[in-house]
Amino acid sequence: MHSTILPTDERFVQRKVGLVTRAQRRLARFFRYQRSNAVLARLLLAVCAMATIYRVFFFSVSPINIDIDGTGSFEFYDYSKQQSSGAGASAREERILLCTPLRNAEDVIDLMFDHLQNLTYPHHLIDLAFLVSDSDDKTEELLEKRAKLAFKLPQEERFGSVDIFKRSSFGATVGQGFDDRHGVAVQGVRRKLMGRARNWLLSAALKPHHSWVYWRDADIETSPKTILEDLMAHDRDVIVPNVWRPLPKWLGGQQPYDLNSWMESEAALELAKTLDEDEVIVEGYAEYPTWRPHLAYFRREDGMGNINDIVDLDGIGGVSILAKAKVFRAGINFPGFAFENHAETEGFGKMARKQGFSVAGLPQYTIWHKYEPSVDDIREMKERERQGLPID
Ligand SMILES: Nc1nc2c(ncn2[C@@H]2O[C@H](COP(=O)(O)OP(=O)(O)OP(=O)(O)O)[C@@H](O)[C@H]2O)c(=O)[nH]1
Ligand SMILES: *[C@@H]1O[C@H](CO)[C@@H](O)[C@H](O)[C@H]1NC(C)=O
Ligand SMILES: [Mg+2]
Repeated sequence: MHSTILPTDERFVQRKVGLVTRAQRRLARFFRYQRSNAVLARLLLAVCAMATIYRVFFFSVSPINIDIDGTGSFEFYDYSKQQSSGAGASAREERILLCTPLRNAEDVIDLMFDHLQNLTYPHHLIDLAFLVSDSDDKTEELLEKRAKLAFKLPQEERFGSVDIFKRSSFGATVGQGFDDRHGVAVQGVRRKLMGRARNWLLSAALKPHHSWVYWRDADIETSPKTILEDLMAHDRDVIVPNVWRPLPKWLGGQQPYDLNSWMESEAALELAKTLDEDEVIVEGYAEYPTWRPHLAYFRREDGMGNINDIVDLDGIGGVSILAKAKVFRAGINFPGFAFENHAETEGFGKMARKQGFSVAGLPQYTIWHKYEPSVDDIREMKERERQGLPID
């Protein structure tokens, strides 16, 4: 049985005991009982101090934790040396918080975890945080099972920590089926809701030692194993890859998917002037003719473009976002209301730009969203089957 207070399972939470605290305690004991070995003890102390300095001051932020007689603790964090650097982040032990919101995602939990397990960035530097909300399927159960299995893996494959948060009051009224999610009328409501869910997850999970935050949707089919290093290498404050989806051959084989990554246009700014303050522009729908250049359409369909191509963006999609933690620490978030007529990730992109952060996208570096047939696709597929036409 679960208690209502998280974490639900103590074994689940990997507590990291600070090097300083443990070593200090041991050395204090050593000093007390081994006075005759004072020289050796001092030598050890010096080595330990150097290791501490190396770790605390040259790498990411770690607390200097002093337990005051077991009655309480005092933690001191030094941010003056914290970095979110481009190449070489793992050598500097920069830690990443990887956030994934989940709703009725039982079909993709295993796929998602396989992807995470395949990431080449050192796993002990990745902390996973999941938010399960408004789900009435086996999402929570399966997620917990996979997370526990992950702790049984060899040390080098284990993640730094795994946190699962459950909340059920974002008031989702929109279904999670493909057609439910894609009608234009529900988009504004849905995006504001998702914004709140993302902010909630981030504020619960972001710790002082995180240098980066990576947002990753559960429903990704194909993604490079080196995506974290690849995105970091560009050294932008916020960066997204291109997101397409595979299609059955009879539907063209492939298609741009995420239209939420775009550059602002004059037409859209004019359109915004005619809208109610609370209205959310929904990109990619005829109802909102924005004429914005979309990141998705910059990609060469033959896949032969230069994967290092990079463009500045204003709005971004949420399928896969790498951001420096300082962006969130500066107060930029996923608006759960209309900010310049955008919510959630598109609002996040706009807000980050407004505060002077760099926001970019990679047109030729592509990840693939899972293909889910729409009601129309299924109908057509049945028709093709009836006519004896191929349906793959
Ligand atoms: N916690 C939480 N997660 C959600 C909710 N709605 C969707 N998600 C998750 O958020 C991620 C993105 O949701 P999707 O429904 O795939 O939306 P999307 O990819 O932005 O857009 P489409 O795929 O185009 O609908 C997935 O991992 C979902 O499981 C919600 O209300 N609460
Ligand atoms: C993980 O890596 C293995 C080995 O390269 C590969 O076979 C598998 O398809 C990968 N999993 C995912 C989900 O990409
Ligand atoms: Mg999706």
